[in-house]
Amino acid sequence: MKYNLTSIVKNFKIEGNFLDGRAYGSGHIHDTFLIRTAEDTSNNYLLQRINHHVFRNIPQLMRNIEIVTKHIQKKITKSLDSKATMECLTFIPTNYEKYYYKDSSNNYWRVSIFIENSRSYDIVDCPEKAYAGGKAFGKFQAFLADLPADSLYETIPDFHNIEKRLETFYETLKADPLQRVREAQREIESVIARAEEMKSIIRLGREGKIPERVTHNDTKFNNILFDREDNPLCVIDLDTVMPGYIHYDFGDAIRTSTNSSSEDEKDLSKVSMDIKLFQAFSRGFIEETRKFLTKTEIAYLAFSAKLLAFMIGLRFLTDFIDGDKYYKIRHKYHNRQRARVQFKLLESMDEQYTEMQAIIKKIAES
Ligand code: ADP
Ligand code: GN1
Ligand code: MG
Repeated sequence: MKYNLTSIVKNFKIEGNFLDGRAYGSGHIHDTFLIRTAEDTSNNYLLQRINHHVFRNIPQLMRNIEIVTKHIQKKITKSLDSKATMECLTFIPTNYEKYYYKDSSNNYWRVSIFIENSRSYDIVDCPEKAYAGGKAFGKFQAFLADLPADSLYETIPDFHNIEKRLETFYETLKADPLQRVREAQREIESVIARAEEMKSIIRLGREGKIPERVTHNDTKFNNILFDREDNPLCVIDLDTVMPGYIHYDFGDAIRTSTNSSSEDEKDLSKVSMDIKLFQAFSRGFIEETRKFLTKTEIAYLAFSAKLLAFMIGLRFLTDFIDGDKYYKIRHKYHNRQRARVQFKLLESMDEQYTEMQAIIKKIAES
């Protein structure tokens, strides 16, 4: 799809003049463009066409992001750190004082300052990076620990509600719109076998045994921007920052930062959880969050890695059976492939589970 990027950008209060724009990044949800300005002294910008099928209420979505970024920026400014502007995303208002612009074809757009000289990693290749990532997501949590969870909207209702995800899965199996159920028998069986075990976090929450917090809910490792020396700069992709449990953030980060393969690896023999990366990420994360995490929250961190591998695998599988309506895909079996990777990763976590628990216990007690 071709968009007139110049005329879209004109609606935002950016500094400098539009030079050019091109597609950017590898996200699964939005259409992202890098907008360069003509002047060396002006920022460049990141323009996104927000996926409004996934996010149904854009004003609420952008209001959440405004609350969260302003909360973090206030704290960073206080710390007088010279890199402050890089440590948190900055969104640019439109000429009509909103943080989104709706064009005549009902597309929603937003603009943030482009963080220069940054990069993200789909695969983590050393414990140092995993540790830095743990620090980054842990710090993000710490910044928001004093923001009441109910000050934010739920941008995607029941996003991490595993019971609802399972219900949707069973309904999709029944409907089987493209007769793909027969092409995913083994994966379906592995979901059914583990469904009950995966409900423990949501039950703890319901029983009031773990607190609801402001969580990021999409802590894929590539949602951290690093600088050229591999120091973490900034946590991005704030669309799903909303009430949740700490386990959703820790688990999603572990499933992505410890997987020795990519999220859509074809050769499943390459998929496994690297325990050294698990140890390093956990150390970074717990160092930043130990002040406020409860004993019960810590006790379930290792389990949360399994939950998130299961949940994301389940979502990929459901989307495959449903005809690939949610995730961007590059070939017919892409979502099934992604699901297989998550289920293989889950097996690898099972094999190392005792060690994972011992690592968390040791870090928490040190
Ligand atoms: P999606 O939800 O589709 O994954 P993201 O918000 O994560 O979209 O953005 C897609 C990609 O764009 C990211 O993976 C990252 O590489 C890049 N990106 C996002 N925001 C910025 C920014 N402010 N500065 C530099 N790069 C960014
Ligand atoms: C999506 O937006 P992105 O690409 O960082 C998805 C996550 C999944 C992830 C799997 C809003 O993340 O929940 O874990 O893909 N985001 C949304 O790669 O559904
Ligand atoms: Mg992303």
